Amino acid sequence: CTLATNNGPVVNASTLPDDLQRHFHYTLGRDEVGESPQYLYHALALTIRDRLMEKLRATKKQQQKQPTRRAAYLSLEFLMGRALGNAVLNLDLEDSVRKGLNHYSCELESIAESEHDAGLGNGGLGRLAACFLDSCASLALPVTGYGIRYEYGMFNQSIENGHQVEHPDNWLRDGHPWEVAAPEYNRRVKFFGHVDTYQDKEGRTHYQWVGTEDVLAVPYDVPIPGYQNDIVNTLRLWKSTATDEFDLGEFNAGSYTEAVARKNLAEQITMVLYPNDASENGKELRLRQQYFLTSASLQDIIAEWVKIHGSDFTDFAKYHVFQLNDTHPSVAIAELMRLLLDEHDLDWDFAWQITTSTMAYTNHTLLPEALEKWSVRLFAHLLPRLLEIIYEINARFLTEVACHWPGDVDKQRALSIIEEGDDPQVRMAYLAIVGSFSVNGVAALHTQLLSAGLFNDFYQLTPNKFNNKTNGVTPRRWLAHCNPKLSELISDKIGHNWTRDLSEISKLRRYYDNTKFHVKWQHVKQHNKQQLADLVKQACGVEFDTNMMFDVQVKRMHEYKRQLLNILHVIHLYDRIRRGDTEGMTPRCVLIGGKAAPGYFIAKLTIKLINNVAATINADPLAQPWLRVAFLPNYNVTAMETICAATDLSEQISTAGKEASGTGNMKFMMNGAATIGTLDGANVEIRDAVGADNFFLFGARSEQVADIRAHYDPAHIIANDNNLNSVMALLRSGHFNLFEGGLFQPLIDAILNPDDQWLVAYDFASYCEAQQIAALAYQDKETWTQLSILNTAASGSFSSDRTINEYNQDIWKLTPLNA
Ligand code: DL6
Repeated sequence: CTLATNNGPVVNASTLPDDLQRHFHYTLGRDEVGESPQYLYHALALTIRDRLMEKLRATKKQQQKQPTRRAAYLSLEFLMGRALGNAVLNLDLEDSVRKGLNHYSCELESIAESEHDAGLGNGGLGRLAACFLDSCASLALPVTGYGIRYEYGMFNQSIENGHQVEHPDNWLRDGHPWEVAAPEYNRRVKFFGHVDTYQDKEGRTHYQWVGTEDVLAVPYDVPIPGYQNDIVNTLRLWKSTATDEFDLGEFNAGSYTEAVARKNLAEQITMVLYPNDASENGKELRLRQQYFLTSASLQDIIAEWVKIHGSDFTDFAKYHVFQLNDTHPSVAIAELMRLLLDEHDLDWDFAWQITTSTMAYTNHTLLPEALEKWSVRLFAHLLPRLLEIIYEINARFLTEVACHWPGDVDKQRALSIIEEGDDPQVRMAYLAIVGSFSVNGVAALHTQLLSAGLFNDFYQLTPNKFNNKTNGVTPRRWLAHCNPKLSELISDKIGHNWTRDLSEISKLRRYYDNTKFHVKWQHVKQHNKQQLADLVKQACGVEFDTNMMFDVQVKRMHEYKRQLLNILHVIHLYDRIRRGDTEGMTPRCVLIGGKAAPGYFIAKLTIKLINNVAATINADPLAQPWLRVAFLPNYNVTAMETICAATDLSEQISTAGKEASGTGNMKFMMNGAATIGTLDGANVEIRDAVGADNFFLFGARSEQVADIRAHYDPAHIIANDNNLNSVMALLRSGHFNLFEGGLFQPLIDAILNPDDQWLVAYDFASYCEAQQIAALAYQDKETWTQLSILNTAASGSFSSDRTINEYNQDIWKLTPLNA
């Protein structure tokens, strides 16, 4: 049958209120909002989705009209957060949405609260992917995101007796109105089995991966709207299901239920996101997830190609590029080879040429514990054909190494994709580098450290592959949407083109010493601080006073991010208050939030310490005028939208050389927070942009860290620093764990450990000094307001639009659609 392809019913802004009623009354069968605003949210989402679908279809048509080069962004994580506010903004529907909701006497803001965050990511890496999708669509670039539709996203965190408790994030429970299933495009993914070979008449060897246990990948498409440009791209998320083929033998032998139960095994693959952000996950199921995503996505793209070009792959690389978001999807390199060799009958050289001119790899970490390796044994069992291909890639690569460094066997061993040993491992980063034409870091310092350190041998071999792409964040979500009052104020002064081109925000500099503007700026900040204070009160029961400085550190809990250093400084302030040494002290509210990986003992203990310190300080009447402390449970994208708009001082205090970039630092800056930070990741570029006078710098530099560690003696440092000594004495005395003796000993030991690679004791004094300088600056309202305006005004280059333009110019080379 032929489907009508014309436009169908008209959906536009003016029909929105009627469409909303139709969805509410007919699609969902509801009459009144009453106690269940989630139905109105759902109806609104469907109403907006109709409009997104319209534009998605038009975008696809445009792409089909003429063949366009396109990119696929492969990522195990997309931390999207809520979609409603973003869609309303990007489709410019606010007025008609408000009109539609009026009928139900409802506010957009309260309806938006019904939406669950799509928490399909851990932290920075996943949120970066989400910002990139927004920028790609806003720049009209033909980019499709490919990811996994986890049934359970990032766990929900509650705090019980100061401890983190994890709860499953059943985010799909009430349905996900933004997605559209496309089961007709399902793909079959193989696991296990073995490889048969045979020779054809010409003597060519062919490989057949047989006896496999297959799983179906079913796509769910999430529309990604560009900012007011009629473009809608796609994020394709795969769900695993059973193939519905039963083992007939088993079936006939009466094992019907066992055969059906097999379905569960298949569905396990996309059941849950692994919650470790900075260490290997190492589990077979994780490798299954990685292969499942990459195989399904590559098959999807190749099937499209074959539909038009048949078996002719001559121009495939001209039209495709794959960006690998870290090593997580890097098995794609071997999988693309397999598909081209085994399924499409290309020869090795041609397949390798295609692979190495379409794959590009982004590295997001220097931490050795986060560099993925998979045991050869596991690979051989789960993906036998892939392992053969990796061996072949490695053998050919090591020949190149041998030519470059003749006779240097150690070099070959060091660069081998296969790490030797009792339990040999596949080094995924090496596979990613060898198989890609581009390798990039995510901030200038990070890229420099990659090229000069971690990947130096590869850099020497192929320096041209290496390039930097400093991260960015989308100014639509992270300023226009999350801080409407500041956005309005900015647009009043400089027009609203900054939402499309954030470099325009530098025009704000003109107003940095305009006192009338200051008053308005301060007014907005006060309003935002009140909103955050309300959130803190509701979530933690702690009163934040909006006249105090809001000092905030929110991010994943990790030793290298040094939440411990932050809380030591808080204890130091408390210690001063107890000693009556409050001269020159600035009243401040300290907010810390973040999730710890469930198996990360020290990170979880740090949460407990923060909560115990907060409880002690908040209960002490002496501290009340000076210091309030809260740990915000369940920090996520939505919480950050309120937090970054309200923050005065942004804590970016990682040990230098450990944070690849950071992106929270950029969100805070954009919203007018000043940064206290080390010279790490993108802090370096933030400081350059805003000026050294407007950044509170402290701590060891990355190039000093190795030397410091070589002679590190924290006990000596503590003994010679009265402040730190006093803080440690308080900690040791059990002041914060009165009925929990010895509880914090592991943290005390960590600080005292000469092997402490995070250098907490070393950086403590300079941190306190920088804190004092920041605190004094805050006391002068005008100075601080200037600082705040200058930060926003200097944030232009931290838009993900700038980052994506660089990816496009240097790596992807896509032509924008006619937006
Ligand atoms: O590039 C995004 C983000 C950076 O901003 C953070 O600095 C970095 O820690 C984070 N990396 C990870 C760890 N990934 N791995 N593997 O999330 O990436």
